[in-house]
Amino acid sequence: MKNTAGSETAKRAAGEAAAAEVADGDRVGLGTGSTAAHAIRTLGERVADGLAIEGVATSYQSRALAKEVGVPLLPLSDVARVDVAIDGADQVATDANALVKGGGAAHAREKVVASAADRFLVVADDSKLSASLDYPVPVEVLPDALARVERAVVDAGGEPTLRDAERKDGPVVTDNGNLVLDCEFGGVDDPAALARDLSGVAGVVEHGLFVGLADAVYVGDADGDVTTR
Ligand code: ABF
Repeated sequence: MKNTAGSETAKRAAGEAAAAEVADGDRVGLGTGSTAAHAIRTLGERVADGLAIEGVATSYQSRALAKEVGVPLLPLSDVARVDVAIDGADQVATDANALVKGGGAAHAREKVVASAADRFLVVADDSKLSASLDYPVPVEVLPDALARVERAVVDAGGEPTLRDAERKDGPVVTDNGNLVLDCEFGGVDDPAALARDLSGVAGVVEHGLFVGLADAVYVGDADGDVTTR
C-alpha cells in the first residue's frame, strides 16, 4: 500500500539534492521507492564521473537499480555502519521526527540501514508532509504469527489488513519471506509509544514507524524546488 501522490519533478528534485550530499569515500545506504530511485540514478552518474562510493541496498529493487547504474555494492549482512543513507517515506510528520515507511514492504531492511547510518536523509515530495501521522502503519509479520499479531494490533486500537499482491492472487511476501499487515490507527498521537508497543509484540519482524531516526528531510515541490527540514 504505497502513497503514490506527488509529482515526479518533486521526487526527482528531492532525490538529486540528497544525492549531492554524498562525498567521495562514503558508504551509502540506498533506499527503496521512486524518490530514492532518483538519488540512486544520480549517484550512478556521479560514480561514472569518478565518485568512489560503496552502496548498501535496502531491497531487491534498489540493488537491481544500483547494479544497472553502476553503483558498487556491499551486502547488508557485512555492514555495521554507513556514512549516509538516503530513503523515501510514505508520510512525514511536520511537527515530530517521525515517518511512516513500508509502502514498498522493504521497511525492515530500510530500518536496519537507517539505524546504521551516521546521517539518515529522507527524500520526499511535498504531498508526503502531514501535521500528524495518519497513514496506515505497515507491520512485517512472521507468517506463523499472523493471527497473534492481528489480535495485538486490534488490542492497540488498530485495524489490520493483510496486504495483497496487486498482480496475482495471494498476499504480498517481503524480501525476507514474511507477510505485511497495513494497520489503520486513525491518527497516531504518540508515534514513539506506538512504535514501542508494536516492537514488543512477538512475531512482529519490523514496523514502518521510524521515530527519531531522520537527520534531515529533503522535500521537493512541483516546481523542482527543495527545502530541507
Ligand atoms: C520506500 O518507498 C518506503 O519505505 C516508502 O514506503 C516508499 C516511498 O516510495 P516513493 O518514494 O515511491 O513514494 O522508501
